[in-house]
Amino acid sequence: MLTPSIRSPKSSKNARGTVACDNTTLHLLQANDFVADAIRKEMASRGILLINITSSAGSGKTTLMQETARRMKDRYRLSVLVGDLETERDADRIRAAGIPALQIVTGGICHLEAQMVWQAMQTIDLDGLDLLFVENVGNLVCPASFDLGEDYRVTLIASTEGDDKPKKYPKMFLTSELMLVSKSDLLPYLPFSVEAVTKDAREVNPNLQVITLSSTSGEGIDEWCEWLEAAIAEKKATLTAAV
Ligand SMILES: Nc1nc2c(ncn2[C@@H]2O[C@H](COP(=O)(O)OP(=O)(O)OP(=O)(O)O)[C@@H](O)[C@H]2O)c(=O)[nH]1
Ligand SMILES: [Mg+2]
Repeated sequence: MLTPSIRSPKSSKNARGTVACDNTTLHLLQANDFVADAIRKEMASRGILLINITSSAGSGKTTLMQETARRMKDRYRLSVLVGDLETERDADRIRAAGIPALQIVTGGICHLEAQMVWQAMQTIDLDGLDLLFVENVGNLVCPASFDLGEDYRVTLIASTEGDDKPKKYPKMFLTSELMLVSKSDLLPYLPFSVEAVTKDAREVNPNLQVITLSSTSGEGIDEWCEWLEAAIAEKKATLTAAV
């Protein structure tokens, strides 16, 4: 018969010895930002638009990557780096939509870091690419702190998550340029107000742009693709101006 027993403490707080470092979190972020700058320079020299896609788990990032691939792959060269704790599932889904995808398996880390993206960039074909998406690990907390050298940070908030998230997880919305209110096809069934979520998000970040969309019904997907096309053109123009 199984008998319950109180779990033994596993905290490292009681470990013996002295760890002679000051704020390691700060140093970690400084190292991240150094690599993020290297990514930014590399992408600038190639005129490739880099977009960091963030959201809670399951808000529809991969489904949107699939839909975007279907709509844009004949006119633009797209590729995706996708981060997850485990499995190749998202990369498989994106490849099935007809564009290259590389899975970054973090092995338990809850966000992507610039060093992971830099390493992945060395193993994919960047020549002639117009747009590289990075689908971040699904959560609104840790990925907000790590600059990946992106041109734009785009955050999805699904109608199924509740419209109170921007004020509860402000850093993600503060550091994003575009918020996508996703799964709009479910709005008639849910107590979720696009007006309220937009108001809260813009109180956190007055410059935040907003598109409401659904990968299922197709609502807003044209507007999203037009936004991407304008950003690709803007990036190419900076390359031409620099030559
Ligand atoms: N109704 C509806 N369901 C959607 C929509 N987009 C995605 N879904 C569903 O939502 C679930 C999660 O979608 P994913 O695209 O895997 O979400 P994700 O953000 O990539 O998830 P993680 O990578 O695990 O964080 C799947 O069952 C999708 O079919 C949408 O626009 N409408
Ligand atoms: Mg996904």
